[in-house]
Amino acid sequence: MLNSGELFAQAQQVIPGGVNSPVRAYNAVGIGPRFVDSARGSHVYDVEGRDYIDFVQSWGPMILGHGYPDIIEAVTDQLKRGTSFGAPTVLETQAAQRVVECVPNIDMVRFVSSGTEAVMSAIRLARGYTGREKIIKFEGNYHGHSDALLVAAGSGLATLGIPSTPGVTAGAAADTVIVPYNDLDAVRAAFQAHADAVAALIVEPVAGNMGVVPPADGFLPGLRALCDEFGALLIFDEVICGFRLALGGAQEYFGMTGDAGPDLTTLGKIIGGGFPVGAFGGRREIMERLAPVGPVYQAGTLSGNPIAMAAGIAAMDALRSPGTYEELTRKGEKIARGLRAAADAAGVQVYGTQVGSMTTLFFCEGPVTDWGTASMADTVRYAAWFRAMLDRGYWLAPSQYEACFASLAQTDAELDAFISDAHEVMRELAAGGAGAGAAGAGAGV
Ligand code: KE4
Repeated sequence: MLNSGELFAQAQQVIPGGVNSPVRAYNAVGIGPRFVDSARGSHVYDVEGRDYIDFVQSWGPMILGHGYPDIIEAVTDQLKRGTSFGAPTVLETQAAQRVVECVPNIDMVRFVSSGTEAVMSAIRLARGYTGREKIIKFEGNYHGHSDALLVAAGSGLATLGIPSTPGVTAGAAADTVIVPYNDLDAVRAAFQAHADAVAALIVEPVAGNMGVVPPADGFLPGLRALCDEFGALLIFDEVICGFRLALGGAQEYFGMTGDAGPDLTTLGKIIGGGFPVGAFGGRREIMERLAPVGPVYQAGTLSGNPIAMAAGIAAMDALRSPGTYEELTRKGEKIARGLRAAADAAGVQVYGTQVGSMTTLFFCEGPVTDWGTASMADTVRYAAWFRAMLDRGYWLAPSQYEACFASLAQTDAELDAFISDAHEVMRELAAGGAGAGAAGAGAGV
């Protein structure tokens, strides 16, 4: 077997950047990516046979651990019955029933194949339902790569967005307004600047894509009140938070349900049990504007794929076990407490965040409340931390601006070892020596 560096070079010949999603290229951490050979439980194994404890969990989906028996069994059974029909199956109804039973503000749900597709569809539905065109989103929130959401903040507060990447047209960006996270005054100003033209406001109820940034007290209820005042829909993007923070996601975790909760919710990651699934759902009167019942068109060849539905049902059923989310939060608290203690003991300046099993260690003084403060983090020091912990067998996100997840598969002994090694690495960072796997030219090993 070739090593990761050789495989990376080979991949780069036929795949742009050698990866099918940019963050996997490890550009933010100064080394080439480790190629994964397999995973089981809380462990990921690279092609060189190295063993890592997994804190990325495929960016969230693998909350139960890799190779969860009930998921393997459900998928194996379905494989024998067929993999894709492009026709209704009872599995889709059963998966939809799970989502409706678990997520407080979803009465009806439509499955798609990614979080991007879920958000793109929810935005179109909100525009079709309200007859309005503007969208408000938050700086530092990521909602997938559909054009309307690859938008950077305009020149001034509450101004219309500008494309954040080539290929997105000014027209596509022109109906998106960017405001700072946790800033209700800026949201009000955006609504006032665009009066009755705002179809929806979309928010990560706990930000996970600028690192984990919790909503300030009153922020989420404030968004609900402003959407009510200005006649816009409130969309919770729970692609990360859904089935992560609670069975009912952030809306259950923060008590944002019923009239106090979102009108639409997007989901992904965990509900696919490791297979490509996204979903969007909400009030029946909104959802029934979707084709073929209503006029808002949305479709997908592999939407509700039987294999993915079988995996998702098994995952959602497993997460319904009593004590699941207390255990996830306990581990999240343990990770956050342990890493902060390691940094403090070594005199390394960090600001830690934790909500349930979502954590981030920012290498800055803090507090981190939005993108402006998150972007103050020392990403070079994060990269050194990442490389040193990778070399010790810990699979962390290769970016300061992602989450470090607790999972049901990690053991306390593994977390204790993680924290113990963190003390050693923090001492090395303080002495300027960590990250021995120093930044190389994408060596890959
Ligand atoms: P996907 O299209 O990647 O399935 O989902 C897009 C998406 C939507 N909403 C939220 C809140 C998300 O976090 C995401 C995707 N998350 C990133 C990592 N935080 C996916 C990793 C990647 O891009 O490779």
